[in-house]
Amino acid sequence: KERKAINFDLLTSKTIKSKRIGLSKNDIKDSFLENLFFHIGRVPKGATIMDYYQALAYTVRDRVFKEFVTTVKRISDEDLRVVAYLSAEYLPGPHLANNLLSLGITEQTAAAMAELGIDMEELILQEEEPGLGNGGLGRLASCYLDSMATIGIPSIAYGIRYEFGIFEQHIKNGLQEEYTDKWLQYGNPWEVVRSEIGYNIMFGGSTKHVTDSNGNFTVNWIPDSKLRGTAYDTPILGYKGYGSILRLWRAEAIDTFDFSAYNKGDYYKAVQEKILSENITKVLYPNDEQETGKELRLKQQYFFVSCSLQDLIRLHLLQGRILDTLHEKFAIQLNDTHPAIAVAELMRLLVDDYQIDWDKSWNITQRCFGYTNHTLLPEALEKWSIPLFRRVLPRHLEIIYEINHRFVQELKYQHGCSDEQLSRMALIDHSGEGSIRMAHLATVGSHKVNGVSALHSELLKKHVLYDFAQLWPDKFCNVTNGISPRRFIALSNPLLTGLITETIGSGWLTDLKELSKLENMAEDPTFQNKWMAIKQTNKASLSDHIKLETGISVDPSMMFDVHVKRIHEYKRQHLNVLNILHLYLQIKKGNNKDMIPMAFIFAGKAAPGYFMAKLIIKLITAVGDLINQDTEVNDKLKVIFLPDFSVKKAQHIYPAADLSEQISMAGKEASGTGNMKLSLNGALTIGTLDGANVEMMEEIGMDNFFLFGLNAEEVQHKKQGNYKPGDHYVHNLHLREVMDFLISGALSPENPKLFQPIYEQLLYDDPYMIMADFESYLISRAKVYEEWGNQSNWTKKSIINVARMGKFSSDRSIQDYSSLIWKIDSFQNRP
Ligand code: B1H
Repeated sequence: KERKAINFDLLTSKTIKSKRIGLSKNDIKDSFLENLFFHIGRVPKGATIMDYYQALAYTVRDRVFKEFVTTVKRISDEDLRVVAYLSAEYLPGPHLANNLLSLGITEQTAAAMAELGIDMEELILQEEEPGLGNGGLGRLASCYLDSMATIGIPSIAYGIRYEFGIFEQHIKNGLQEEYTDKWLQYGNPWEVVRSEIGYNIMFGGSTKHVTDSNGNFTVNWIPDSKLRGTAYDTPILGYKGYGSILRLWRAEAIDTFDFSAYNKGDYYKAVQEKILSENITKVLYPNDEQETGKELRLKQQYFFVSCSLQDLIRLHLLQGRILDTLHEKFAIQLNDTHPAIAVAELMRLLVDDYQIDWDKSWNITQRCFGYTNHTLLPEALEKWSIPLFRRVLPRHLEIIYEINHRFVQELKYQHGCSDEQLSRMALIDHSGEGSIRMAHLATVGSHKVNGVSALHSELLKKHVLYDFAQLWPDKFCNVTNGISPRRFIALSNPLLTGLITETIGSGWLTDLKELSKLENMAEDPTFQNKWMAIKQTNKASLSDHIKLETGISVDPSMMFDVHVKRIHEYKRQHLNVLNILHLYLQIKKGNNKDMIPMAFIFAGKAAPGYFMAKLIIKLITAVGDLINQDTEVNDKLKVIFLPDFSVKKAQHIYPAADLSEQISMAGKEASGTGNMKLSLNGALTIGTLDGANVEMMEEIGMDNFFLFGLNAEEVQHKKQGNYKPGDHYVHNLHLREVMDFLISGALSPENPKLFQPIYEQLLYDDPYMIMADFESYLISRAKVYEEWGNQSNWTKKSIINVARMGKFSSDRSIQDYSSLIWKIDSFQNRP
């Protein structure tokens, strides 16, 4: 039985508004000592640095909870509509510094710690970040939480509490090695386990269709296993704003012990069930594409979706409402198709568990969901084989067949679609053993579908979801991605933040368009000098870090050319490498005496099973080994691969970048967000017309952006034609030289054929048009060198880049979602 009402007054009473949540230096100091003693069981004398970190984390968490509780009260009092964000991935980054910033207590906390002889910065570095995502998609979800809480969009975010997040990347002999990420090994002070909030989740078995004595038809699902999902809550605080919650589900056995097996003396069988249950949330799949045929992955998806929907229904009913109005209370956003099974699960809950008729249930379902697509890559579009699906979710398969049947009927009889169209659009792909197209399920089951950049949304309508866009043009829209200016400049780049705030005030942190006021300063020599000095300091700091991590010295006066993101062929890190080899060969020939000294900085993880991506890492490190030790070139070139890219590392790298590499083959990168983070920190971009680069260039202006390469249409056209990468090899001398060098053995004397797979792919297949874009890349780079030659001019462009980044705040993205899709007003817009 649920409690009917929660007594919020108790929670916000005077007793709690005591020094326990006070924001003054002394209150913080007192709370810290109290937490150290009562929570950690230590006195300062015996405490370790980790104890201090934890005590400070609890101190800050109390204050964050206070904001959260206040926001929840407001949502409840005013009966507000709430966003439920469903995502299999989140990458929040370290919480401590961000929460200090959001609370506005960074200074007094540092002072409180200093009075105790503790360096707060050192404590901040203790935190293990939750690596619960692969890259852009997970980080985007976290930026959106930050923005929803900042603007005041009532929200709850649901996901999976992976025990092991994205693997730790070590580089040995230039090769990636993966180690488990034990982010929970010292506990997690930011989360609170809600043992009482848990739901039973069923898998497998069969279904029974029964008609009772009253003639009512029902379906019983008789599963062959059950487990329980328990809620773990992490409070999220917006910048000087509101509270939200990240609710992650952990899988547990329903009965920790199978007593009958235990009584028979089979202890191992008794604990087996527990172990198997917990497996569901053990580990994040480290692939940034769909895992084909992995039963556990499907179980993860269903597990967290079912827990989340059951939780929403509980919250809804708790307020005394009926399920007919679920869609009025909640806007449920599907972050890609990973939670798309939610469409079938909500239908099951409404139809089977709550006996609401199909049509009404379908109406509620469609009005609840919105679906965000994040990829056009065919290999990343989720499909589940029907035999696997039947084994894991037999009832859902029936429901999907029924949705499909009704949809196909509608297409046929209401829209007169041809058989060909029907088979293209159906939820079921009948080829082979048959599979379920999750993007189709999500599209049919949602009232809105959006892409993540203008180009991507157009391509979505033109290709992947063409028929659907023809059928329902109003269903489709675009919401261009954005990034949190709090995390990616205020936290990452305090010096630049200080200069900007000193110049235009602090409004820009919540209204990024205000950065445009910096344009006036772009040509001011004093301002330029301050700007340059800050970049220099940030570069020196990264250079120290590089030295520490890799042993390689990088002169901070070099141009820092930065290429950081997942390693993927479509992102074309190897195009960058070909250029580096070209520069190397020029120096060796004595052709480049007045060349600009450059440090090429790479970072990013490769999926453990992705052979080519791992070979590209090896290539980067091999080129680094060759160049960094060669005294003939190493004052002009350095090549660094920084291992184990993470949110924390990213925050260190972005502020130090001069040039940002956004060189994916046009039409492949749905949006990109690293492009925005680097530009916001004053890097100029060299890039293709792909993803959000297109809109960035529109904002920043052609003159302040280094564009090159084929556009998406030209790529398409070339692919349909008779593309011969070898022609470029024949006609471009520079390309021929570097390609020949690649397999000369100079890069891998111990194994001269090591890079043959890259060489052959480029020469004979080149699916990512590297050969076609090489020349154009070099021409564009020549402009980079020219502009760099005039530092005042470069700095002017850097300032303009930042000044014109206003559009790319995740606050703007969330405002777009709110008005186009969710129809939710922010607290800010309410009286
Ligand atoms: C993006 C993914 C993704 N798109 C499957 N798709 C995954 C697909 O584990 N999986 O199965 C994980 C991730 N990630 C990225 O989303 C796009 O490539 C970026 O261009 C985009 O900026 C980002 C956020 O929209």
